[in-house]
Amino acid sequence: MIGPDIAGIAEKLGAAADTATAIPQLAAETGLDVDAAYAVQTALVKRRLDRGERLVGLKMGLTSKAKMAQVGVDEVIWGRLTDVMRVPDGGAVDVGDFIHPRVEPEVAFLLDRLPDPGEPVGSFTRAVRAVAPAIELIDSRYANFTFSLPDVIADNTSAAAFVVGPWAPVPDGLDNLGVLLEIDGRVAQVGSTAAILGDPRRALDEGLRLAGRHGVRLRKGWVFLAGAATAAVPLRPGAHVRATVEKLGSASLKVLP
Ligand code: 0L1
Ligand code: MG
Repeated sequence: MIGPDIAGIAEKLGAAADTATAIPQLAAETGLDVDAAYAVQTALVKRRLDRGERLVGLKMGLTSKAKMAQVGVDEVIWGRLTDVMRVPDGGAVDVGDFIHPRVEPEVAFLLDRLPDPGEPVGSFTRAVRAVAPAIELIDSRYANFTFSLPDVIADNTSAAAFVVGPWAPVPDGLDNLGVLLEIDGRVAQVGSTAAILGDPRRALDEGLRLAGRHGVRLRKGWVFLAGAATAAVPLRPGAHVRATVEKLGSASLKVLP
């Protein structure tokens, strides 16, 4: 039996991102399962690397109940981050570069010495050099932000851009820190880091386990986005976005008018 056309699906998703044009879901029609979807994600990210982008990290997706409920998919997933996706703290994006962008408050880890793929983190403080508040900008390439599990994995888990705030030493507890997402100075979402798999440190174990299953090794110096603590909020032209995590501080992002 002939399997799904991995390169062809990656090309469609890449073109959708490049032209900021939504496309219909692909998985059901092409028979894409989860393993094939990660193969599409690899090909989709390779397309970026082939034009000069660099891998700079890994992101976890759907690590909270709020996020799972928002998109109707209930499994933790992971995707890749490249240097071109990184926006400086306080920097600006143009909504015209995206299809239907949303933002969500996250916790970022700066990776240090890591165990082999598939092994548990063991000592979190050895594996993580610093922690920061972060904003992830997600932008599903599928129409109406609607997808199945293989669809969203193939689409590099909706990864589009991210902001990392100031790095800080790992605090004693990360498991119940208040999280606030403000848009134009108004509260848009409130949550707790407890929403991220009960404790964002668990996200690193999950990342090592899940990415290791696909032969992907996390690297020293990479950024690791542990996942969102709240549902995501649509981004509007001219908006000022700030994500604050108790004990860690804030990260911010402007949207051009
Ligand atoms: O980072 C995320 O949790 C996004 C995962 C993909 C689902 C979505 O686009 O919301
Ligand atoms: Mg996210």
